[in-house]
Amino acid sequence: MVVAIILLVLVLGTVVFHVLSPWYFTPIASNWSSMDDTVTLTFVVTGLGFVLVNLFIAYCLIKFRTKEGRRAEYEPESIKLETWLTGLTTVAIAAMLAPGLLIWKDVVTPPDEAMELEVLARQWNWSYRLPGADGRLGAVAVSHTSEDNPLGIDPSDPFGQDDVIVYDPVMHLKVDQPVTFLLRSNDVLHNFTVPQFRVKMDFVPGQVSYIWAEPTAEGSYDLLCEELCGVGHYAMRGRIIVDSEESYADWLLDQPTFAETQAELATDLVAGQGSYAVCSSCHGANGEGNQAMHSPRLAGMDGEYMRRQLRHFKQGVRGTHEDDTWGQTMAPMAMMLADAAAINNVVSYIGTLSGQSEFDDEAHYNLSAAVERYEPASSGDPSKSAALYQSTCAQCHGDDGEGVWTVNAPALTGLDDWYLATQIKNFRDGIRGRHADDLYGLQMGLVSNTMTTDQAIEDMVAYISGLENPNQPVKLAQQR
Ligand code: HEC
Ligand code: HEC
Ligand SMILES: [Cu+2]
Repeated sequence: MVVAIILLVLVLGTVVFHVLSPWYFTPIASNWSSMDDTVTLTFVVTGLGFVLVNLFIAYCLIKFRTKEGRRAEYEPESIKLETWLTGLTTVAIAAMLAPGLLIWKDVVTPPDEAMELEVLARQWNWSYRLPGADGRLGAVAVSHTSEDNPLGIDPSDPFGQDDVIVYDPVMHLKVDQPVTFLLRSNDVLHNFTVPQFRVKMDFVPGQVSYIWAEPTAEGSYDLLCEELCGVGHYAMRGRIIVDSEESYADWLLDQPTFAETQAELATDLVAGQGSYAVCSSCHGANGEGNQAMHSPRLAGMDGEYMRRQLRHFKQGVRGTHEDDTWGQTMAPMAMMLADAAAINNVVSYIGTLSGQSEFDDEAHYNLSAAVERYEPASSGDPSKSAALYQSTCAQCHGDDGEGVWTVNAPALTGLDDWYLATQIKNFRDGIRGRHADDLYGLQMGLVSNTMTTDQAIEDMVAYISGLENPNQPVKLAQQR
């Protein structure tokens, strides 16, 4: 009797919980309402089965409970009952699965008017490519992949020249425009999931898989890699922004074609030097940095990393947090660089700088005493952070702190200890890397939580300062 009551409460509780549960699908933002219908159908069929079976058990427990003088009967076979049960189960399972097959046909058949969009997944980031004016994506090969051609487009294929390159985890789509996502991976299995779109698909290295959807609601949606096998997929965040037709067109205008990204490599150093005049007041004439202005050394810094930081400062992705005093002094400087070409010119010019400090007297450092600054404590113990560096930081920043471009992690060597320490603290305290569009910063932010105390950060900085990066033999002159 008690068991029967427990069963009844369980059944009732489950049904009520299902109806009242706050955990359900995110609001849908695509054409795939049929997906929701199949899931609802599955819930109804399995739910009915669950309720009926449990009610039947409860009924039997009550009806056939122990009674004085009643004996159980043994009846192993009942053709009639088994025929009924098999028939019913077959009908229920067919009812559950058959609609799914029809919908699957739609999933694998993109409509003719669907526009193509290539998504490139790599441990642990996303980039995208659109066919240009010719409507055709150019050929690609992993062997063409380099820092200057991160998507590996074949430079000799004319169809590739006008392809639009989005080397950023944030992608824009036009509302009510069906899109076929062509999924390409450069390394391992990945997975393309926008929960609001309802459809998802795996990437398989060596082939191009696909999925299609028609975004029906403007908004900003998380792109997740829901791959289980392997490491770190959870940190692979992207963003899909569904725009109105006009804002999509505006955004598209700003995106470079492959040919443009290659032409940008040939830059105007004279123009770059002109723009750098402003920068030198803080970052130094030779890009050596200036602690008084809290401005880091730029000489020797990775070009793509600098371009991204300058874009982010311009777009308000970095340097807008209310506690980011130093970022806020930098952001207006980036505004002075009018466009991608200007950013590119100044970054190329910085690439020619020696990083040699002009200040060899004490006066400069006395000046800095007046400015609030982080004091790198000599108490930093590199041996305490060696294990954390090698097991975690080295994954992205390299064994010798040389930086790894495929994961967008910059070199850490060459940066002053005070700068390293404030940046790690900024990531940890959510002052840097928390803007919705700062997805690389987010990755770093998640990792910065491994250093919970300021002492741990000092230990880490002490360890990084001791690293010898073979690509950057010039070590910082320690003038203190
Ligand atoms: C008013 C002083 C000032 C001027 C002028 C200035 N910067 Fe900066 N810059 C800073 C500060 C301060 C930071 C560090 C911000 C932080 O702490 O997050 C910075 C950071 C940067 C970074 C990011 C470095 C990193 O490691 O992430 C880049 C790149 C940069 N500046 C380039 C430039 C360029 C190019 C110019 C000239 C157009 C320029 N800066 C002009 C103060 C300045
Ligand atoms: C998952 C990859 C990943 C790991 C692991 C990682 N980082 Fe980073 N780190 C990044 C990325 C990406 C950036 C650049 C963020 C951006 O573009 O703004 C970064 C930036 C930084 C910066 C700022 C550099 C500058 O010039 O402003 C510091 C300092 C840093 N990381 C230190 C560390 C330390 C210390 C560890 C180990 C505890 C670590 N990182 C582990 C990915 C990583
Ligand atoms: Cu992944």
